[in-house]
Amino acid sequence: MSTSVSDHGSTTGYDISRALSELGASDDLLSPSQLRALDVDGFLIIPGGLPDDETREMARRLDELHAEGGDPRSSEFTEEGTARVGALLSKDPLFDRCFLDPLVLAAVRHMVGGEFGLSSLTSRSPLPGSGRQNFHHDGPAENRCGHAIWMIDDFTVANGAMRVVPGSHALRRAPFSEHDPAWGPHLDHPRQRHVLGPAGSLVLCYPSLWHAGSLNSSGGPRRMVSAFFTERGKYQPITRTLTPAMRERYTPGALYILDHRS
Ligand SMILES: O=C(O)CCC(=O)C(=O)O
Repeated sequence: MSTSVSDHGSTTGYDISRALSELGASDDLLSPSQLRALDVDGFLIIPGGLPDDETREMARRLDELHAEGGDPRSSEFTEEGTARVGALLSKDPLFDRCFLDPLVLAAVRHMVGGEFGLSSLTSRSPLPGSGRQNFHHDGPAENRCGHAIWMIDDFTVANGAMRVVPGSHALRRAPFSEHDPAWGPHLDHPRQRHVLGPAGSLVLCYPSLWHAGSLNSSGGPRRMVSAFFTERGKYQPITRTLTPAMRERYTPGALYILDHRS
């Protein structure tokens, strides 16, 4: 998905509509019934988004990158019992597709409703015997955000597929108070559902949806890549600087989505 262009780097005159049009993310990529399901349930699973060979290559690279470890830009993504890799943008162009896929961008446009940019591109895999989280939502409810999660392995109940509470995004509040002693990672929600699908599937979700990591009781990994978008300027506090080599590989439309600042 990464492309070279002769007119590197200039996003002058761009707005989100121009960037999305250049990247092929037209409004009609998702059907009215898919958009309705996304809006009502707060999430939508689309199988078959990534070809098998690409999914396998991403799995291999994620393991390699996790084993390398040690990138200070990833430090905010450490979590006991998981293999997390942060700052994927700067690590391998292989992952560019995870945020530039037209379906992802069209869905984020729908969720955010206006100007947006990529906030982070990261990966998480609950290790066997670990992975449960508290139900939570991502980001302050007043922010307009969109989240795309790529399943790099099959997501099953056994290997720790994410749990969600359908429809909870509409409440636009956290599932519990931080000081509530009754809530913890051990608890299930009475209306929770697991997000299941074959490797290569795409999960689109409103970040205000209540969700939680689950126990990986299988012997294998459950890797995913997460592309998190927010309204422009409300990004996670991580470096947004691109190296010259990274600038070279992106079209102006992609640089606009990255809200590139040199
Ligand atoms: O990996 C998962 O299943 C969910 C992860 C998650 O919600 C988080 O880390 O905020």
